[in-house]
Amino acid sequence: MTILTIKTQALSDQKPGTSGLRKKVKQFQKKHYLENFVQSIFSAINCPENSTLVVGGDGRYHNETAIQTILKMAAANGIKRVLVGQNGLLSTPAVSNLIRKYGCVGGIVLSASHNPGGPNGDFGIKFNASNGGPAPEAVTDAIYTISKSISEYHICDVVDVDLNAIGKTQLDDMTVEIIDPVSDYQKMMESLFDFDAIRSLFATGFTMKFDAMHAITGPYAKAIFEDCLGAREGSVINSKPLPDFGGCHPDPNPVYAKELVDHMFGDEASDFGAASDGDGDRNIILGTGIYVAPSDSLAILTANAHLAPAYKEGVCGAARSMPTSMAIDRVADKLGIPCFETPTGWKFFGNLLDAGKITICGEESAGTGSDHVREKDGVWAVLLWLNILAVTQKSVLEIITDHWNAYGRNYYSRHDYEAIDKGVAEALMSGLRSRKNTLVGTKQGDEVVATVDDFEYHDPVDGSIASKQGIRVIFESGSRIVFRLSGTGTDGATLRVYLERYQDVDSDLALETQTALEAIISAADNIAEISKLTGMSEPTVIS
Ligand code: G16
Repeated sequence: MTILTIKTQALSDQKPGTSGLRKKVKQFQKKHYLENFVQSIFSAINCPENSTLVVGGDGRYHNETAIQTILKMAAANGIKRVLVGQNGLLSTPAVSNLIRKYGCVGGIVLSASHNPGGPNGDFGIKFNASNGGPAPEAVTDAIYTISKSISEYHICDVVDVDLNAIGKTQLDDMTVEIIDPVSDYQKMMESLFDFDAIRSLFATGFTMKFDAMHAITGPYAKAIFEDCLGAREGSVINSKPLPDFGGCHPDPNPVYAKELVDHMFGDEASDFGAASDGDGDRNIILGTGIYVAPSDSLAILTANAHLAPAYKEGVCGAARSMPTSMAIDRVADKLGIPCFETPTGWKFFGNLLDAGKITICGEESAGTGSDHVREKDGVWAVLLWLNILAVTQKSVLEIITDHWNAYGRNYYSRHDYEAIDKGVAEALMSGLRSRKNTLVGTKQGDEVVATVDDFEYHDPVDGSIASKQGIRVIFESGSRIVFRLSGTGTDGATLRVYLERYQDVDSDLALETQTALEAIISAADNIAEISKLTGMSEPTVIS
C-alpha cells in the first residue's frame, strides 16, 4: 500500500468550539480542509501501537465522504483497527459506549448535532478520548495549535471501503470492521433499565410518540421502543436518517419539534412524547398537554433515578452546566449529595464522572446523561423516564406536579438571538463585562442586582481553569440571568440569554413560563441593551 504525504497550507479557523469543529458543508468540501483537521487530531493524540478507533456519524450530508477520507488517513497514521457503524451511522452516545467497551484510543464523530444538514447546511467533526468523552480542552487546544502550523498530511492511496457490508476488510495493516450501529448500545440499555416493567407498561395500552427528526436515533428507537419493548408500530416517527434531515432542523425544542409538540397538545395526544437531535445525544420530554423543561427533567431524573436498576443504590453526586436551572441543586441538597456547576459543554463533566464524583449530569440545552457513557444520551433519558413511569404508574403531569410541590419551581427559559453580527455580539458581551461592577445594587423593575460575575470554573479533579464562561447576574431574590455566546453556531453569532426565577412550594406553581419571567425578561434587555445593539426586538428561538 502506498502512503502519500500531501503538502498542505495551515489554516487559522480550525479552533474547536463547544463541541468540536462545526462549519458549513461547503467549507469542509474545500481542498485539504477536512484532511488538515484530521491530521491535527492524529498528530495530537500520538496513538499508541495497536490502537483501535471508532468512526461514525449522524448520517448527514458529507458523512460517508468524510469517513472514507478518515479511514485512509487512519491507516496512514498507524491505526490498527477501526470500528465503523454500518453505512457510517453511529449516534454520539453509541460511539462513547463502543470506545469504552472495546478499550479504544478514541473515536471520531461526524456531526454538527442539532444544526441543519444538506449541501448548504452544517457539518462537524469531533474527537472523543479513550474515556469515551469529548476531548478535554488540553487536547482540543493541542489539535488547534497543530492545525495552525501543519504543512503536510498522510493518506493511503487505496479504494473506498464498502460501508454497507457488515464484516471485516483490510486496508493494508489496518482492519476496518463494519458493525451494526445499534446492538452494543441496546445491550447496554438492557443492562441499565427494567425492560420487563417497561414492556408491561406498553402492554397496558400506554402510548408514546418519539420523534427521531429524520436523524440518527431512528434505528435505535425503532429497535428498542417498538421491536424490543412493544411500543405500538408507528410510535417512532421520522425514523429514517436522511442526509438533509428532510429539510428540517434536528433540534429537539418546541419550535423545531413542532410535529411532536402539536401531537402532544392535540386531541389524540399520546401518554408520553420525546424527541432527540441530529446525533442522538439530546432529548426533550413531553406528557399529554405538557412540555417538561430540560432543567426540570434533569432534576426529576435525579430525584427518581433510584427506581431504575442501574441506580438503585442512589446517585453519588450530580452536576449541571452553569446556565442550567438550579432545580437539580434542590434535589441534590435533599439527597445530601454534592452538585457541581460546570461551564457549558459536555467535556467538563468527563473528569467528574471519571473520578466517581457524580452519577448523573445534564444541561438546559436538552442533554442528560450518567456515568454509563461519557456523552449525553437522548435514548437513555427517554428510557429512564419510561422506567420511572412504569414503576410509579403515574402520568408525566403527575410526576412533574409532585416534583414542584415537593421542591418548589424554578421557572426557566432560554432566549436565543441567532445570526447576530459577530462584532455586535462581542461588543454586547464586552459592554456587559465592563459594567459588571456598576450594575451591582441597581434596581431592575422589582429586582435588585446582588452580584454580577464572569463565570470561571476550577476543575476539582485536574485543577484546570476555564474562564469567561458567561456573565451571571444574580438578583437579591435569587432570580438569575446568564448571558453567553453560543460555541456551536456557524452563522454569525448567537446570543443566549438564560432566565430563571424560583417560586417556593407555597406560591403559584402553575403560571405560564414566559409570564412568570416577564420582569426578568425586560431586565435582561435593559441590562445588556439587546434590542438597542442588535436591532432585534424579540429572540429568534424561545425554549
Ligand atoms: C453541545 C455541547 C453541550 C452544549 C451545547 C450548546 O451540544 O455538547 O454541552 O450545551 O452544545 O452549546 P452552545 O450553547 O455553546 O451552542 P451538542 O448537542 O450540540 O453537541
